[in-house]
Order: sequence, then C-alpha cells, then structure tokens
Amino acid sequence: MTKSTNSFSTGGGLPVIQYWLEKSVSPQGVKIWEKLNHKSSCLSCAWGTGGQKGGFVNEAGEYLQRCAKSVEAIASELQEGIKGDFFSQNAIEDLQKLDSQGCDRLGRLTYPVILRKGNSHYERISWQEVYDIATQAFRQPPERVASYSSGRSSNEAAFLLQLMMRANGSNNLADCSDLCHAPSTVGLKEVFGSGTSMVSLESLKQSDCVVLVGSNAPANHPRLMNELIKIRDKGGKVIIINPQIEVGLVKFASPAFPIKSLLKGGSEISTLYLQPIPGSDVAVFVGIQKSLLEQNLVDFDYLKKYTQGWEEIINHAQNTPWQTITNTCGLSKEEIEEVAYTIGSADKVVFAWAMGITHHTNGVDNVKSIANTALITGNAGKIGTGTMPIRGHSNVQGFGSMGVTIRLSEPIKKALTQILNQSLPETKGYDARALITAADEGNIDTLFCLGGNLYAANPDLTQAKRALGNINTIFYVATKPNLGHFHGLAEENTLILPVFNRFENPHATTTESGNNFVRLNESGTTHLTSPETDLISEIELITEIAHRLHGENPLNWRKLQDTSYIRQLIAKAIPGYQKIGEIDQTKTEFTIEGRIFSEPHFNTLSGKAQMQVTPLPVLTIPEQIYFDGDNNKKGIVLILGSGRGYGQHNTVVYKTEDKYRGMPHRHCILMNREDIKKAGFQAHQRVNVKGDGGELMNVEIVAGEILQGVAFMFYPEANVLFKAKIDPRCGTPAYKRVPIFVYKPDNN
Ligand SMILES: Nc1nc2c(c(=O)[nH]1)N[C@H]1C(S)=C(S)[C@@H](COP(=O)(O)OP(=O)(O)OC[C@H]3O[C@@H](n4cnc5c(=O)[nH]c(N)nc54)[C@H](O)[C@@H]3O)O[C@H]1N2
Ligand SMILES: Nc1nc2c(c(=O)[nH]1)N[C@H]1C(S)=C(S)[C@@H](COP(=O)(O)OP(=O)(O)OC[C@H]3O[C@@H](n4cnc5c(=O)[nH]c(N)nc54)[C@H](O)[C@@H]3O)O[C@H]1N2
Ligand code: SF4
Ligand SMILES: [Mo]
Repeated sequence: MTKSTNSFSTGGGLPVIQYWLEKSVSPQGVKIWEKLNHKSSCLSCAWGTGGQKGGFVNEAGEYLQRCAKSVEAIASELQEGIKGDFFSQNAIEDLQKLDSQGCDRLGRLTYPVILRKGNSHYERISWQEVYDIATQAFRQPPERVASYSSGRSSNEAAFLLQLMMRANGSNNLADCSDLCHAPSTVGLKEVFGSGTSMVSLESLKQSDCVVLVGSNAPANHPRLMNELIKIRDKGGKVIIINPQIEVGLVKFASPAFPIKSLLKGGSEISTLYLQPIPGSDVAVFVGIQKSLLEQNLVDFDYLKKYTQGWEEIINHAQNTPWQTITNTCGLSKEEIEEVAYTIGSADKVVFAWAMGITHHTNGVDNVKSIANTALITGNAGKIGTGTMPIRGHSNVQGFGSMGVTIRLSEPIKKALTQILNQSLPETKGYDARALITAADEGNIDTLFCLGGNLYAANPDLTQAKRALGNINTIFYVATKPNLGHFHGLAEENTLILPVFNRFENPHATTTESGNNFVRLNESGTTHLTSPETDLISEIELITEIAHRLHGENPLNWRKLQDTSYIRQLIAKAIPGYQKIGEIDQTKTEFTIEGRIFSEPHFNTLSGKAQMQVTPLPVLTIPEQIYFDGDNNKKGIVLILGSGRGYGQHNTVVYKTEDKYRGMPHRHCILMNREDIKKAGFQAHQRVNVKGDGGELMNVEIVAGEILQGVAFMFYPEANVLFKAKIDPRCGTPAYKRVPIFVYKPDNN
C-alpha cells in the first residue's frame, strides 16, 4: 500500500473542528444549535443520528454523534429566503450560468414559480394555479405520468406519493435509489428475502472484523468511523477494499475521541487496504472464497443447515483459476489470502459496502458475491455479523419501505388494493433511467419530482436535458434551487414548488435509517418569515392534488393532512411497521421487525439463504481510437470512477475544495503518478477529458493515491462525459467504471 502524500494524512481532524467552530460563531450559529438540538433525524446521511432523544444521539443512545456534514446540511437550509423580485430580475439564461454551488447559494425557495413555454423568466404564481395545472397534468393517461423522488422527505410524504400515483393508475415511481443502492436491494432480496441491512448498530458493535468495500465513509457516513475506531480499539480488524486510498480510511481523527485525535493525530482504521481494479469486486470475493476453501476456513455445517445452492458456489470458487482471479482484479494471490485468513479466523464479521459496489453493470453480482462470502464463513444471522449496505440519503430506505419503487412486494400490493379499493396498475413502471429513456422517446407528459435533482444525478446530461425537454409539465418540489431547476426544463410548464424541510414541518413525521431504525421527527418552525414567503408542507401539497383528483372516495385525502392518520395506514400496509401506529402516543422509536437477523433463519420461502453463482466480469478497456477516431493525440485511456468530494451532498456543492484528496477545485482529475508520467503529462497541467457522451476541457491534473489505470472526478460535473451503461437487473448506472480518454489539446 502506498502512503498518502496529500496535504492531509488523517481524515476528519482539524478541518472538521474548524468548520464546527466557524459555523457556531457565525451569525447563523444560534439557529444551527437550535436545529441540531431539534428532535428530528439528521438531514444528511442514512446513518440516522438524531430523533426523540435529541439531535446528538445515535441509535444506541450514545451522545456526541452529530458530524460536520449535518451542520453543513442545516446551515444550507438556514439560508435566507429568495426575494420576491428575484425571478423577475434574473432571466433563465442567466440562472443557467450558475454552477451547483451558485444555485444552492441563491437561498431557500419561498414561493411557487412557473416557467412557461417561450418565456424568458420564471414568474410567481399562486398555489391555486399550481393545483389547477397539477389537476390537468395528472389527468393525462397514467402510463404517461411519472414521479421521481429523493430520500430527504418523510415516510409520510413517501407513502402519500406512491398512494396518489397508484390511485391514479400509474406505477412510474422512479426514485434516487435506482441510481444508488438498487443492486443491494435486488441482490439481498434474492439471497435473504430482505433487501436491507441485517445488521443493527448494536450488532455492528459486537463484530470483531469489518470488511468495508467501495465506501468513503469518512466523508459520507462520518459517524460510522466512530464504530470502526472502537472495533480497532478492542483488537478487531478493519479490511478496506477500494481502488483509491481515502486518507480517512487509513487514519481518522474523530471529535468523539478528542484526546486521541489531538494527541495521537487520530486512530488507525485499516488493518488491510486492498486496491482492486474498478468493477472487479466479484473476482476479489470469489478469490476470497477460493482461498477460504484452500485454508480450510469454510463453515460447511452452517452451509448445509442454513443455505441452499452452496455446492455451486464452492464449485465455482474451486473451478475458477487463480490466474483468472488475479488478472481480473489486479491483486496478488497473497493479498487475497491474507484477507481470507483475516475473515476466516475472525469471530464475527460484518460486510459493509456503498457505491463502489453498486455503481457497476454487475452491481447485483457484486452484492451477491459479498453475501456468498458472508455465508460460507457463517457470518449471517448471528449478532455481530452480516451484510450491511450503507445507505445514502437520510430517508432513502424509508422511501423503499413505503412502496416508492417499481418492484412493489406482494404484501404491500395487497394492502394498498384494500386501502384504495381498486386494483393496482400492472404495468412494469419506469425506474430513474427508464424514465429518462421514456421521456427521450416522447412517452411522458407529466413528471412530479419530490425533491432531488433528476437532471444532474443522471449520466449523459445532454440526453437528460433533451429528455426532460420532451415532457409537457414538470413539478420540482424542493427546498432550494438546484441545477435541475434551470437546465431540466419541460416543454410547456416547469414549476418549482417550495416546501418546508424536516425540522420545519408543522406536523410530526418519521424517517428510517439504513440500520432499519424508525425515528420520530417532531414538528418545527421555519426561520423564513418575511411577508413574501409562501411555503407549504409536502404533505399538504400531495393531499391537495390528490383531493382534487380523487375527491373523498374511498379515502379522505384532506384528512391525511393530519400525519397520524397516514401512520395508521402505514402500520396496516407496510410489513414490520406495526409499531408506527402507536408512535404518536408512545414516542417510542423502533427497529423494523423482520429486518435484523439474529438467527440464521431468513425471509425466504424455505428460511434458508439462496446462494447464487456470481460470474467474474470480463473487464475491457477501449483503445484510444474509440474516443477520437484518431490515434495520434498525446494522451491516455483510463477508467474513471465518479463520486463525491468532501464538501458536497450529491449534486449540491457546498465547498469546492477537497483538501483530503488535494483537489483544490471541482475541475480536477485525480490520477496515479505513473499514469501522469506515462502519458507525458505533469501534475497541475490542464488537459481535456473525453468520454462517450461528451468532453470537459481545461481540467487540472492532480496526482493522488489511486490505482494505476484509474482516475477519479467529481460528480455531478463528470456526468456530461458518459452515456449510461446499466445493470439490467435494476437499472443502476455504472458511474464507477467509465472509460475516458485524457489528452493534451493541440494548442496546449
Ligand atoms: N457528506 C455527504 N454524505 C453523503 C453524500 C454526500 O454526497 N455527501 N451522499 C449520500 C448518498 S446518496 C450516498 S449513496 C452515499 C455515498 O457514499 P459513498 O459510496 O462512500 O460515496 P462515493 O463518493 O460514491 O464513493 C464510493 C467509494 O467507492 C470507491 N470505488 C470506486 N470504484 C470502486 C470499485 O470498483 N470497487 C470498490 N471496492 N470501490 C470502488 C471510491 O474510490 C470511493 O471511495 O453517501 C451519502 N452521504
Ligand atoms: N456520476 C455520478 N452520478 C451519480 C452518483 C455518483 O456517484 N456519480 N451518485 C448517484 C446517487 S448514489 C444518488 S442517490 C443520486 C442523487 O440524486 P438526487 O437525490 O436526485 O439528488 P440530490 O443532489 O441529493 O438532490 C438535492 C436536492 O433535493 C432538494 N431537497 C433537499 N431537501 C429536501 C426536502 O426536504 N424536500 C424536498 N422536496 N426537496 C429537498 C433540494 O432542492 C436539493 O437541491 O445521484 C446519482 N448520480
Ligand atoms: S453520520 Fe450521517 S446521520 Fe450522523 S450526523 Fe453525520 S451526516 Fe448525520
Ligand atoms: Mo445515493
């Protein structure tokens, strides 16, 4: 493993503490503290800090668990409201010149606006007019009406969204999880009959080995780092599998351990750090399985008792030659053997992963190969062990549970049929990518976006823009402006509808963490009080539209504006969610039933885990000529992994610099030193980067700790570069394995 030579050799640490201090003494400071202490779950990631015991408490009841990312999210929501004359003074042409950070910094959206065909400006409209337009738009044929959502909203809003769409006869419930953890949901469901993590926070604490694959948790799930530190402190092991050395995965200074952070410069995280070729994780895990066999570390008793199909997995591992494995993943047999030994000799192992595993054309196989490895070592269905997808948005998992998916489970289908007193649509429905394709082909009239940024989150921004431009009416329900509101314009009417966020809603809501814990968020207030402000809640918006479409039969939609009634419906319809029916009285947050497996009896028909063979991917790299039709340009073909910098939340950039990776701005490409030399470049030189979907000019080269042949760039900027290759089983794009050509333009 190479040692990091970036300006930072520890993740977390001083910059984080500095950020806290800066924000605490800023003019917003008091308000930030008030919101941090508000009884609601953190807005940012799905680790799920906050809730009834106060904003700083995690699911195990431990204090001091709120990280700087949550402050970042709150500070952004506490910006001033956009002024009443802003949109009349700024033409769409000018708004389109803003970058992501520029859009977010415009401030909070405070009144509904519309951009009508042929007009140059968004203009303010009344909610009455919004509802009139919505009623028309939702009355188009149901297969031509679609929604997209992002996991910041509540369970209640999510439940209503899908109920309204299905009452309308549409199954087109695209969601950001289609671009995110869908491979985990699909893969885990097939193997264990349950698509979420089987590990609770309490259970994680009992493990003595964590295998963390394709995750940059120091940036994206900072409080997971506290658990890794504690596991290391008690003598446990942490194995990292990631083509890129993320400093915080080597050493991390957490404010929760101030003495260690200040005196020792942080805690060691990785015991072993493997850097495989992007997209080759199946080969790594089949290699681990093979080595476990060779080292006699397979738990055959467990396999026989609790699994089906294990013989094929064993045969597959045995029959796959080492040469094929090492050639595919680029790791040596010895490295894989060491990892296998560490896993096989540990008592309790948790396998955790994020986007490095799911953002591939074989994402589902990646997930299954991890599940198989857990099973052949008996590490599933026992406290302290199991498979743990680390979920993204703070309530993205809740959206899936509430039925915001095109893959609705039978029990929910049955319950919704009863609630709506009508049969549900049988059409397949569009996931996020399929929705863009359908729109591109002119098959969508109406799109309702509950949060998110469908435009910038997609690959191939040229296509995304064109596709959205074919849709008659688009509703963007949001708290703050983003790139999509100015670039993802509809053909006739584009509306931006401002709503309260989680800590402002005038009613209680709930959210579900990635560890399957349901939080109760108390009602709150907003700082947006100027006379021009006209915000409503997501619940009011959806129920008002639904009321106009469906009246009161069989449901009184307006009655559902009291969210405790929605919770009653959720308790009836959603498996494992019964306790939500009493949460208004008991205030007791709970773990969803049937998700955490403490016994090796799974949710499959036979109760046994269904193991499935995962073929090794055949990874190819195109020739230069594929990009250019010309082999003479000086440059290099690389595999790009696009992902998050340390100062952004998905498509929303808060800070342009990424100090930990030594990337001073957003327009950088991180490359291996040998590649820079081989291509005849120098660090900090400007180059062009070309993919199969577009090109970015004048990009600065930064030398970093990334595997040779691989490059890293920030999303969403990188999304102009490439077209969508997807895993056909779940529609998730391969954002982490994008062939690019990096070259020196002639005039440089
Ligand atoms: N602060 C902050 N928090 C966030 C977010 C945010 O944007 N900002 N986003 C939220 C969301 S929606 C999500 S989904 C999560 C995302 O959290 P992550 O998944 O941690 O985020 P990514 O930046 O996509 O990085 C994934 C990691 O995968 C590695 N990787 C790339 N290709 C491969 C591969 O082929 N194999 C392996 N093993 N590793 C690979 C990359 O080097 C990188 O370290 O974070 C959530 N939390
Ligand atoms: N190249 C590349 N592309 C990627 C990825 C990658 O790693 N690489 N990651 C993918 C992943 S994992 C994901 S999850 C997607 C993310 O895609 P999305 O979830 O669609 O995008 P976000 O940027 O999270 O959406 C941010 C917007 O949500 C709105 N918002 C915030 N809070 C609220 C709220 O309370 N209510 C409402 N209604 N709106 C709110 C704000 O207006 C904000 O601008 O991007 C995907 N795209
Ligand atoms: S780890 Fe995630 S949930 Fe916890 S405080 Fe940080 S951003 Fe919020
Ligand atoms: Mo995500």
